[in-house]
Amino acid sequence: MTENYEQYLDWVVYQIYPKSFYDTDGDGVGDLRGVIEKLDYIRSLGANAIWLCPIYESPQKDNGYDISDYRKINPTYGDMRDFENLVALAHEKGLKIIMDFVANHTSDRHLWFQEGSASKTSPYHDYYYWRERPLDGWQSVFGGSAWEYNPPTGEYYLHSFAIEQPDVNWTNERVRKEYQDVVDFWVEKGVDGFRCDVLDFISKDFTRGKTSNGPRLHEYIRELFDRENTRRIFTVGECWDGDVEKLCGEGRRELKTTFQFDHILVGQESRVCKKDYTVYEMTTHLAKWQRLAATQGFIPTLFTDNHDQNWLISRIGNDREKRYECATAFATAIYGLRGIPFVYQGQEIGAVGSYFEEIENFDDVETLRFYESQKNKLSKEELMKKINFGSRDNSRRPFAWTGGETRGFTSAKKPWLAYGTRSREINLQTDEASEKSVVKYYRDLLALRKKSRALRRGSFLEIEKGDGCFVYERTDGNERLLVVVNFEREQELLGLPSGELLLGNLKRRALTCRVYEPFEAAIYRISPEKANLQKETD
Ligand code: ISL
Repeated sequence: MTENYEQYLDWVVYQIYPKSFYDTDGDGVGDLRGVIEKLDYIRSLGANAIWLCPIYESPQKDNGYDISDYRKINPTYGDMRDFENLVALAHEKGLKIIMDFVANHTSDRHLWFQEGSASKTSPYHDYYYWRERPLDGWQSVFGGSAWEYNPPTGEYYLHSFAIEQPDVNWTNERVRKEYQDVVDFWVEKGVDGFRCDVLDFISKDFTRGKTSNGPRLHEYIRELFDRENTRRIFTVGECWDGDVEKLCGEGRRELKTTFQFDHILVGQESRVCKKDYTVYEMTTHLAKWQRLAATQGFIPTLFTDNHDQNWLISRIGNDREKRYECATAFATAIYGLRGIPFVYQGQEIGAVGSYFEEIENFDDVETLRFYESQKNKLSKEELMKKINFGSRDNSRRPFAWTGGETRGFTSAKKPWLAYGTRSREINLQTDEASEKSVVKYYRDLLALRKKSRALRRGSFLEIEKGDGCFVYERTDGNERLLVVVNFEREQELLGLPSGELLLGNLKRRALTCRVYEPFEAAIYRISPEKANLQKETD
């Protein structure tokens, strides 16, 4: 890997869900000035880049993933001047800006769809996919048929997501040019990269009935990001279905990296249904991607949370008695790896899922659709249990800056979405004052990563210790670190090299103590010469 590509290993991205981050104008909705006010906070965590979930003009059916104008800022978030200020100030503070790029679909309020759906002769008609009849078996990700009737033309259009999110026809060359222009517009504004929403969906395979990873995917991506002005920008693809090794890597001329989701799906039968799991499943996925990245020459992404999942520590951890331990153990396991760390807002304070008995406390289009489709089939209790387990709203609730009436989030009486049910107890202010502070641990962990070249750029070697723990080495030249994460049960870990403790989430009883407590995590420096293995018997 060249230095130019390896530099992404030094990035730490903080993901912002703007609607729920910080409200400065008192309307109960976060805004760009809110992001500006919190730049120092973001920097204090050790991040050096920000990914902004969509901030474009949008009717907000899917919180901005339904865009009605790619070149305008959603007025509730501010205006273009605010955005330009944000870019300038962020850059001054050493923070890069990554925009969300949503190219598979527009809002049905976008001019292209307004015109294209009105008449078959409109030049915009071919910007979308039309059929005389819905194609059998094509389901929307949010439930129900993926085809919706359009009375003015008597046809059906494709929407892989919400009805209000018609899929754009990328086989149309004019559409591809439109999106290249959109990318250029934001690159000229000085943004440093794009997180590309469901990018694998832009090429479909109609012959196989597939909405994603079609035959022209790679060609389309190169058209976007392998141009003179776009080659140097950062890109991370949300591609559930593509071949990662083909989509990214230095020589591919496509994306810089993609998200790998295997570990996120552990413990989920479906969006609303829990599944038995072992931590081993998760660490196996993580280790597999580390090895694959090394052999295929790409940089992996490192994340546990985002705006599309309930919090990891609520799904597969212990978010009650061991919340601090669990949050910091998962953070160590993930951010000790080779790759680009992504921290989702709230994760750094150990935010957890909520429990609401009434559907009025939810907003997510996917959740509401699910509720409607099941309300006559399941008891209310069963239905709400499923929704509380899986709803994406869990991680979309306003960031709790304090435990006060409005959580330090807004001056409005009511926020756009109810505060998390445990946010009086779990909020930044309380966390920072706590002896067991998740945010302080995050700061220490990311600071260590910054300081240690082995943690950022070193190679990865897993040390198999069986289920219930994740142990690996990171080595760069003479610097050799050992990351040990024990999960929920106390156990003795034998045969590990001894070394100097650099960071631990619990007070290690002694450096040589081999008994690890539940959710204990530690990082050691082990010098190559002195990497003397502890004897199993001593
Ligand atoms: O999260 C998912 C599966 O666990 C999917 O349901 C999710 O919708 C998928 O990851 C696509 O997500 C992206 O595109 C959607 C938008 O709703 C999500 O917020 C976005 O991250 C449509 O634009």
